[in-house]
Amino acid sequence: MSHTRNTINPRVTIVIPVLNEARNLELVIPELPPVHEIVVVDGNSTDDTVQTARRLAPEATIVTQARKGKGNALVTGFEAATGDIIVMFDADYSADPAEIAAFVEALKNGADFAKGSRNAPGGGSEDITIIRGLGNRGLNVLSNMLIRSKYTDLCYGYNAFWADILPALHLPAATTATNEPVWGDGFEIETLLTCRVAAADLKVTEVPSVERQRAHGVSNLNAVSDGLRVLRTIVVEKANEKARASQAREELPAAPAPAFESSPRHADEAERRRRLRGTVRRVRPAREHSSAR
Ligand SMILES: Nc1nc2c(ncn2[C@@H]2O[C@H](COP(=O)(O)OP(=O)(O)OP(=O)(O)O)[C@@H](O)[C@H]2O)c(=O)[nH]1
Ligand SMILES: [Mg+2]
Repeated sequence: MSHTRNTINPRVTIVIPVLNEARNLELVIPELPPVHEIVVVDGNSTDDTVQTARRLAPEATIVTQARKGKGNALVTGFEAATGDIIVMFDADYSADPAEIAAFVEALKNGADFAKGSRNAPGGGSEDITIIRGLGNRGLNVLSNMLIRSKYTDLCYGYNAFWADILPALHLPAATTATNEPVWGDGFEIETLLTCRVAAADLKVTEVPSVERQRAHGVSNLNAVSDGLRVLRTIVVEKANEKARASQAREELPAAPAPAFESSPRHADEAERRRRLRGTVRRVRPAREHSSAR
């Protein structure tokens, strides 16, 4: 993406989805570096998550999501964020705040999306079992074939990006009239984001990341059902991408008569069509992903 970005001193927003994470927030918030903004998105926690966030980070913006799920929480946070850069940050202690600087550096150096990777050299996980690790690698190989990308850690949730790429990702609105559940509200969000970043042909830099062990509470992951969810997400996203591309093609106006292309009015029209074609190109599947080239 060619944008005028504040690469010298970008304002960073940390978006933290939280669902009953009071005990983990006690450990996580004091570790956060000073940033432009912290946005905590609560999923109607039944413990004192919100009070804990307010006490430890009085300057934080605290919002409650309208629907359910981590995906809806993240989108709610993205909409509330005012920074140039958004960091997606889990509250369960798994994300190391010391790594935020590396994500920001990757973005300042030209990436649109800085993708955390436990499998990049220097990355790792204190939280992953051998079976889950093998499953993850298998899924990665398969997924990269399907979405024609080169990600090394497809469904990892620790990522950062320039806020200006959000329109290209077509994420669901955080609130709707009925607030019925929508695609992208759940844990599919991480794979969905990765697929859409690839489809939009954005520049990705992988950032090695060491996933720490969740400090309190229990893991919600199940190797088999989560693996299937990742695969289903890729299939749905491929279908969505095709639908968006054909919709964009249908919106193209009929070609102007070439004999008049040199007249100012038709020159304008030709320019408008060129720009529209550019829109189509952006939603077509990326031939080769720019990550880890
Ligand atoms: N607001 C909100 N936050 C959520 C929701 N589901 C999960 N989260 C938060 O999202 C982050 C990651 O969720 P986890 O349950 O740790 O899921 P995970 O990281 O995929 O898996 P494990 O760490 O292995 O349990 C944590 O900070 C959770 O509190 C939700 O529905 N709403
Ligand atoms: Mg976690």
